[in-house]
Amino acid sequence: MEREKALQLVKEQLTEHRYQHTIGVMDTAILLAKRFGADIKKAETAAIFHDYAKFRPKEEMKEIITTQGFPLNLLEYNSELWHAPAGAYLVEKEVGITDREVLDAIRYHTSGRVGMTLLEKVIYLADYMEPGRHFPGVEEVREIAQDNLQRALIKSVQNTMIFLLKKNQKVYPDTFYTYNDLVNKLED
Ligand code: DGI
Ligand code: FE
Ligand code: FE
Repeated sequence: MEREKALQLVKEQLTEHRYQHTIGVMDTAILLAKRFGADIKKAETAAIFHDYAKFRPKEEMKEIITTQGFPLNLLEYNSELWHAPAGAYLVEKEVGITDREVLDAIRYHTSGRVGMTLLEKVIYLADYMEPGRHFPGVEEVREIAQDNLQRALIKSVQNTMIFLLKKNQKVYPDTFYTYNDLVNKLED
């Protein structure tokens, strides 16, 4: 799909702030895809649609997770996690995107997963470090991402877990499994 058409479709789904975030993720994802050899067009499409379901009612997202074969344990954790699988489903159903790699990059953009693909890593990291993000430690992640995708990703998952733990929030098990898997595959 053409970039302008995709942006127009997603703009209708988002607030202005979230739309600006989406543009930041798109630019960053393209940059990272070029740097680390991912498919640039797929990175652009996944980035544009990654937060497509962000403002859907919780009940709708819950219904999608329950009826469309997503892991039911998602419902026991922070509802912030739900827009990722719900987004993958809705982007296929409403926008007509069928590319499995793109849909999986959307599906796993919040929790990650064991065995993340290059495209999934690019989208996760772009979402974390786009220029509009101001998390503690994000500047360090941007530095590491200059030449090491894997290490930058590990740092961003670490920072997210630390953020959740400090707020006394639960951490979704897949987030931990993602972290462990990335560390296992780190070669020094
Ligand atoms: O949708 P965005 O705000 O752009 O970013 P995102 O899709 O990465 O959502 C992140 C939010 O999800 C963040 O506020 C933390 C929250 N969250 C809650 N539980 C978990 C979680 N994030 C991860 N990675 N793992 C969790 O277990
Ligand atoms: Fe998101
Ligand atoms: Fe996002």
